[in-house]
Amino acid sequence: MLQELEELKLNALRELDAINNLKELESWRVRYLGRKSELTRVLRSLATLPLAERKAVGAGANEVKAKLEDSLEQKEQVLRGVQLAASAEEGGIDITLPGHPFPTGRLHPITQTIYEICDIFTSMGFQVVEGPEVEWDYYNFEALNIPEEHPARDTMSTLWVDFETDSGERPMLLRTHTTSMQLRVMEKMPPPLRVVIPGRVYRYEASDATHTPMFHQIDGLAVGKGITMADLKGTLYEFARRFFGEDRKVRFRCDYFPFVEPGAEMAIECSVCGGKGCRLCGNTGWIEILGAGMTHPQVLQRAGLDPEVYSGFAFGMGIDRMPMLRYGIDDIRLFYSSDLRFLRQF
Ligand code: YSA
Repeated sequence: MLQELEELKLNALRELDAINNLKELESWRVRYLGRKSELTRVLRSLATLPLAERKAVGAGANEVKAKLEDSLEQKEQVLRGVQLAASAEEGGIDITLPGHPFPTGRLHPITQTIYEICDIFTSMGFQVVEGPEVEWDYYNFEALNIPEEHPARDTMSTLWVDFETDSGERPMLLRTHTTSMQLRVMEKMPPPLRVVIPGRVYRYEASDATHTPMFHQIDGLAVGKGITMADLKGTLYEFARRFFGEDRKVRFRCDYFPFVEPGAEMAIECSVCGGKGCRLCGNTGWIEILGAGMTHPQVLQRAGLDPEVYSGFAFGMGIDRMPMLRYGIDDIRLFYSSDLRFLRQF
């Protein structure tokens, strides 16, 4: 029987050698290693053999089985490699060529600007906070001393969310500025606090070179004991120096916002015309970048803070115009045009 096994092995290996496709290989497997194969028959008949012979034949049969299984595996690997190369060739693919690199994504220039501005303020001890874009009229207007019929509402044409209360009021809107978060922050965080609030804001406005109906702002707020206008000015000058560079001229002057008293605005020299006057700066040579001021006592009171004890400064700026100023881009709409040739430059 051992002799038979040896012959079976030699025959099987000879046949295996001549096989050159996977289909034939499968028939070979069934023939030599399948349930009805000669080898399986030998293994099943072991029980009928005398003990001494059973041991020798059993060991021999297992050895042959292991050898055939091993050879089958090796042959299969060879044939699969050949098949892959053949099908690649048929499809005109040269698998020896180097692969195509995956195009890597990058952050949108506005996102990059938000990160950069936040980094500057966090290095000055501010914490980054975010809030809802769908907001209550109360936080966006009322709490900031802008009741209904207040003329300041006209400066921010509002997109109302179509939702009516029982009394017919429509108190929800898409926030028109990130200042809507100021009272929410004061209600939640006890002073001393220093936060910046970046995010999207919406206004019912037509697009032009410097306006889009959706844009980005970042507000800042610092509340504590003994905070003064000098802290506000120092913080904003430091920001302008770090974002726009040491040499850029800055203008700081009075302005009015209902939620601060006194109020101020900051402008920087126009980067497109260098202060001479052009389309971007409306021929003034200056571009206003932010509004600011000392938090109004009534706003502090609404948050439950005593204005005799606490004071605060606040500021808010449009983000989208920042990279315009820095790189001399004269149309804000380029940021939203999805033109990859433009966006890939940043
Ligand atoms: C003022 C004082 C504070 O203590 C805090 C915040 C503020 C800013 C105030 N909340 C506000 O929104 N003022 S603003 O209406 O003049 O807008 C601020 C900035 O947003 C503008 O200076 C401008 O840079 C940008 N902006 C306004 N409308 C825009 C726009 N950017 C792009 N598209 C628009 N449609």
